[in-house]
Amino acid sequence: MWCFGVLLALGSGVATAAGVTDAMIKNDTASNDDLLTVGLGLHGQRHSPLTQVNPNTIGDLVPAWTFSLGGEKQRGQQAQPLIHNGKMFITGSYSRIWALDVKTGRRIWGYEHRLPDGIMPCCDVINRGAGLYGDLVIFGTLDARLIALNQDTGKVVWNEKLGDYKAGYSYTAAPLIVDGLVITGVSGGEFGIVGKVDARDAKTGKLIWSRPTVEGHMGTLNGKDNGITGKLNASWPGDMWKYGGAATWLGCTYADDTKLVYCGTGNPAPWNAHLRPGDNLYSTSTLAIDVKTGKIKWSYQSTPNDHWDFDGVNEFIPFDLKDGTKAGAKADRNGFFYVIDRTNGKLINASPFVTKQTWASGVDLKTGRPIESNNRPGDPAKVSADKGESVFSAPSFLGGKNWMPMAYSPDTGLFYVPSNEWGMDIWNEPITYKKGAAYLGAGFNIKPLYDDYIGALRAIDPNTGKIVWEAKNDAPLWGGVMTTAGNLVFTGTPEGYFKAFDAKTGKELWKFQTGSGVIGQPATWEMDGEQYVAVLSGWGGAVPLWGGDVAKKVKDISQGGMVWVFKLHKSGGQVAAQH
Ligand SMILES: [Ca+2]
Ligand SMILES: [Ca+2]
Repeated sequence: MWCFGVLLALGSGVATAAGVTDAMIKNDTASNDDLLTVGLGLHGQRHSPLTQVNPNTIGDLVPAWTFSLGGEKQRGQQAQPLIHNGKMFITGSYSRIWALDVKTGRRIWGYEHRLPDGIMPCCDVINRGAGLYGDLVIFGTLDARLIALNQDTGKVVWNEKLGDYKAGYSYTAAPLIVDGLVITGVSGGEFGIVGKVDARDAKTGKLIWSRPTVEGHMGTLNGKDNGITGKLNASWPGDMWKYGGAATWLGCTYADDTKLVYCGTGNPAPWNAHLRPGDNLYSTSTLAIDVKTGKIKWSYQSTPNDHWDFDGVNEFIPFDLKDGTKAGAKADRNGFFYVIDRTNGKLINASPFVTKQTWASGVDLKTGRPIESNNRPGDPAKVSADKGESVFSAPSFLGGKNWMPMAYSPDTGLFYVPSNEWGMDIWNEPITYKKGAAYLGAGFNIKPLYDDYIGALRAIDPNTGKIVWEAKNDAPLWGGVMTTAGNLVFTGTPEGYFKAFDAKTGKELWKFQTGSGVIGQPATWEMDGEQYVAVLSGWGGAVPLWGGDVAKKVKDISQGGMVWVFKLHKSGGQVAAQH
C-alpha cells in the first residue's frame, strides 16, 4: 500500500509538472489546438494557420458562447484569451483573471487581486493578458506585482513585486515566457519611474536578471552587478537620469534565431524636453536584450530627445523580408513604420504610415536619425512664464499607433496596422520630480485631423513601405489585429463591432455588434475539428481619459466586459450574423 501511494503521488506529480513546456510555447503558432502566448507566438505576428473560417464561409460565423466579466468593474478589456488543456484563461480590468471551460464558457475559477489605495495607472485599469508555464498562469497587476496561479485551482503559487506602486509603478502587459524565464517590463513613465526589463524563474518567481532602460543605472544577474546601462551622463544632463522614465509598459517579443528579446521603451521623463537636453538613451527605443545574460545587444532610438510623448514602446515583430533578411518591424507612435535588421539593429527602411507628421520630414537611413522639422513646444523658462509657446503637432501623443498590436501575415507578406489620424496642441510648463506625482511639465489637447474618420486599418508592404489598402473608421481604433491563413484580418472598433476583412483587398466581409467598444486582442484555435474565434469586448483605455476633443466624440459608448466566442454555424446559418 505504501509503495502504491508513493507511485500514485509520483505519477500525478509528473503529469502536473509537464504542463506547458518551453517547446510547446515555441511551437505555439503551429499548434492549432492551444493558445499559449499573447501574440499567437513569441514573435507576436498574430497569424494563425487556420483556414476553415475564410471569405467563403465567414457569413456563417455566429456566437458559440459568451461570458461576462461581471461586477461593477465594467471598463477597459484589452486582453487576449489563452487556451490550454480544456481551459480558457482571461484577464480583465482591475487585475482580475478567470479560467473558463473552453467548450461551454462555464466559470471554473476567478481571482480578483486586492488592489491597495493609491495605485497610479496612467491610462486606465486595463490588463493585456497572461502567460502560461508548467501548471501556472502568470499575470501582472496594477500595483506592480507579478502573480502566478495554479491553472486548475486558481490558488496563488507565487507573488513578486515588480516595482513600488507608491512611486507610480504598475503593470498591464502580458508576460513573455522564454526558456523558463518570465520576462516583464514596468509601466509608469508619466511618474518619473525608471524603466527596466526583468527576467524571473517562471516556476518560482525568483529574479534572474534585471536590465534598467535608462543610462547610468546598474543591471543585475543572479543578485550581482551585471554592468551599467549605457554610460553615465552620456545623453542625460545632471541627475535627470535618476527619474528618466523609458517605461517598458508594453512588454517584449522574442526571436529564437537571435535569442534576443525585443522590448520597446517609452518617453523620457518629464515630457518637457527643455529640462533634459541630449538623446536621453535608452528612451523611445527598441532594445534587443540577450535572453541569457540580460545585456543589451543593440538598440535603435526612433525619437531622440522625445518632446511629444511619442514613447517608442510599440511591439517589434520579427519577420523575414522577401530577400531573406532577418528583419523586424515596428509601427511607432511617432508615425513611422520602421524595418530593422533584427540581428544587429541596422535600420533598413522607415516610411510614414499616417497622413500627417509635423515633427519630422523623414528618417535618414544612413544615420538612422529623424530629419526633424521645427515643431517643438517653446521653453517656459526662456520667457519666465508658467506656460511656454504652444505648437500643433501630429501625430498626437496617443500616436499614429498606440498599444494595440498589429499583425503580420507570411501568406500575404503584409503588416496590418491599426492607425489613427489625430494631432494635438502641446505646450510645456515648469516641473520638478516628486515621488508619486505626475511628472510631465506639459499640457495638451488632442484633436481629430479629419471630419469623417480618425481610425484607419492599414495594410503595409514592409518591402516597400507602401500602404496597400486601408479601411477607415469614425472613432479611433484601439483594438488588436489578427490575421489567418484563411485570408482574413480580424479587429474591433470602439463602435462595438468585431470585424473581418479580406487580407489581400481590405474588403469588409463580416461584422458583429458586441454591445460595447472592442479594444481586446482577437484569438483563434481549433477544437473538435472546428475553428473558433474569440475577442473581449469592453470599452475603456486611454482615449476616454486623455483624448481631449476626441474623448467627446466617444463619450456615449457603453462600457462592458464580455468574452465573445464564435464558430461556423453547422447547418448553414439559421442564426444569421450581421453583414
Ligand atoms: Ca498554439
Ligand atoms: Ca508615455
